[in-house]
Amino acid sequence: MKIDVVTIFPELIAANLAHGILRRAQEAQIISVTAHDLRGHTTDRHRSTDDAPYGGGAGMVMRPGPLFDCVEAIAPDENTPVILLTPQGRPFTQSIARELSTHNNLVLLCGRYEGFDERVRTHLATDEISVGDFVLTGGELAALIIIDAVIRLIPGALGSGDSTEEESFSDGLLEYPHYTRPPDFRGWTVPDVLLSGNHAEIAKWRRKEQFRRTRERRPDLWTEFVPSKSDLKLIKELTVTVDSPLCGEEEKTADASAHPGD
Ligand code: JBZ
Repeated sequence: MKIDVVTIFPELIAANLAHGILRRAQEAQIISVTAHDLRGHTTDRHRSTDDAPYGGGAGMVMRPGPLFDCVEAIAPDENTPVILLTPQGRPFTQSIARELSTHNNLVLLCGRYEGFDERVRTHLATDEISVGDFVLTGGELAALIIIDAVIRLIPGALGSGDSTEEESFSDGLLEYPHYTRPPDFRGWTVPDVLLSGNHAEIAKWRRKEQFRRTRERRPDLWTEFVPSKSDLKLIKELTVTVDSPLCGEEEKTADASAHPGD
């Protein structure tokens, strides 16, 4: 997959791709990400990518000219999504990540300032995406979130030890709790079932913990979840326990000095 990012801060994109899985995927030529400097497509003496809004008011607006010129130089084919990162876009989800991962090419347009000239939306972009309901100063971090989520779905991008199946949202549920050594850390012990070696019981416990967590923390996801027949049986067995970081304070203040050397 080839991803073209249009930005006034190309080094911001490059820095994030220089590490970990994204770097490996680029080295393995599974993906190729190019950050295009929007300033390279300005023609005025000040190389300006923004201008004052018609009608007056505060803030600046991304000029259409450099954006159109940059995308026309990239020359995406007619099936390639040209995605505007904007708070007004459709909320990004794992399902959109899956959809985008099926394309051979993506173009991501990052804005700064107050936003884009409307003609960029109406005549250049084919899609508009927001990564969440919080205020960012520009589209670059939103683009990186999308790149990260999409790339890891491309076959071969993850190492053989990594899985896309068992993670949060792959089936619309949160993950079960994980534990590693030691079995007793400061008096906080690993659930017995995980040390039992009984793989059927472990699988049931994990599935139930997924249900418990999702129901407690993400009622919105729980409502959408479609359980299988075997899931339904486990859901009936669920007991109600409180799962909240706000509870269990007295446990969290347990005396650490009683467990030296962990
Ligand atoms: C986004 C002006 O550039 C921005 C500003 C906020 C913003 C984006 C781009 S993309 N918020 C989001 O994904 O929610």
